[in-house]
Amino acid sequence: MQTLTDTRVDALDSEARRILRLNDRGGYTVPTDGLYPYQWNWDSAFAALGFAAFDADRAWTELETLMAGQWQNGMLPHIQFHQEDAGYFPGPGVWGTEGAPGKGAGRVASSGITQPPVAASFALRTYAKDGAAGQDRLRALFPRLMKLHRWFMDSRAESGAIAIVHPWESGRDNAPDWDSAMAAFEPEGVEPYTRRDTGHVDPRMRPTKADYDRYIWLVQFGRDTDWDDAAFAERSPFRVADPTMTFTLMRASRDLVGIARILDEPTEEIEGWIARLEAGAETLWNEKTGCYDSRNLRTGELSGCVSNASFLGWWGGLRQGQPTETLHRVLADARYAVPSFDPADPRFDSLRYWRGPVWGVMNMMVSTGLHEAGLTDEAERIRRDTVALIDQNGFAEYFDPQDGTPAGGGTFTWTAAIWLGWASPTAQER
Ligand code: 9WN
Repeated sequence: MQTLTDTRVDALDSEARRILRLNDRGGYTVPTDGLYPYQWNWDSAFAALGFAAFDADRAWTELETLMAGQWQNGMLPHIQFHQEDAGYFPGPGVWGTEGAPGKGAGRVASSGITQPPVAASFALRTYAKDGAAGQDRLRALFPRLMKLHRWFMDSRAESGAIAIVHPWESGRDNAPDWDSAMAAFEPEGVEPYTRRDTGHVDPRMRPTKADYDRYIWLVQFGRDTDWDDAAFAERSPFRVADPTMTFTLMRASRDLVGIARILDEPTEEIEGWIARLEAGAETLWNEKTGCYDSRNLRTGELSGCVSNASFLGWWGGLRQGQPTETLHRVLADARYAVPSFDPADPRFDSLRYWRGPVWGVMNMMVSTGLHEAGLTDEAERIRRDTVALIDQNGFAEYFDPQDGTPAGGGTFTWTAAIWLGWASPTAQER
């Protein structure tokens, strides 16, 4: 790869800042205009990482708006619908969370499911940029973060690893990880609906109709049970332990210990969660593929999937028994790292969303974890590939791992954010 000139780096830094401003809706950031017109949970936390590089005050505001949408029971919804927009389906009416006992009164309209909990990790990062001035803001966020992590451990951690109740929760919506659990139920009784995503983006880059029918069936299940955690645990056909959730929560819990220490708060409860998550991670290890996998909790079966989430153990803080060999094979098979699914697997699809394409946010977490663990060559390979993808193809939602084709939405918030907070040479200098 060619080294970027200072002028080119300046131009990319300034384009990334422009994208964050462009997608700023006043206190929260949308992932991209049109395709995703609301506040998404983990996108927003990543936006804080990007803002922290040049405007710490705005980074805190992003995290504050995000955490203000937390439900009374501790759950942090995957979408907050601040302003209704007909361009996205399913909107607030389909979710029907108003009046759900877990939600509580007076909160912003939202979905009824969550997403990978990266907020504590980027709150700690923001604090690192904004020491003294950030103390009060960090202190105000702390009880909400504790409540969020406690909710995960109470309602999703029965196997030690963290279970998802809907593929959208994982953030890796149509990953092959969920195929068998999704095929195990028929989406009977799904009300007629019109997709909006395929009006914005080429359908070849999006999930299929069979996926969407089941996504909506699961939303209707949640609505019919008034978004009750116990009903999901007892009766939903879909319950899969997910490496993304498990390792992001593990990392965020370690970062929460860091926050607790800064604030002089007790850490024992959080340390107990980390120990449970570490034991749970072992249940996700797949001997056959030599990496972390997802496990269908209804059947006990591992999915047999090598994905980009398979390499998040380092980000979670694990050091022993990590999937280095499998990582090396996948890195050798991909022109651009890290493909969201194993290129050697017949289910690989280079453009279809989470079945092949490269995602900058996953690269940031995998590479940072590798770097922290001393695997600096692998970490740097992933960062360089991310730089090349963005330099040559712009701040797209995701990229083809074979030729870099930009896919999904453009001017994407989290791609800009990981540029500013990690991939850019200026982020490395900082
Ligand atoms: C459903 C916003 C979100 C990301 C997810 C990504 C995609 C939504 C969708 O977009 O999911 O939540 O409608 O496709 O898969 O990771 O948070 O960028």
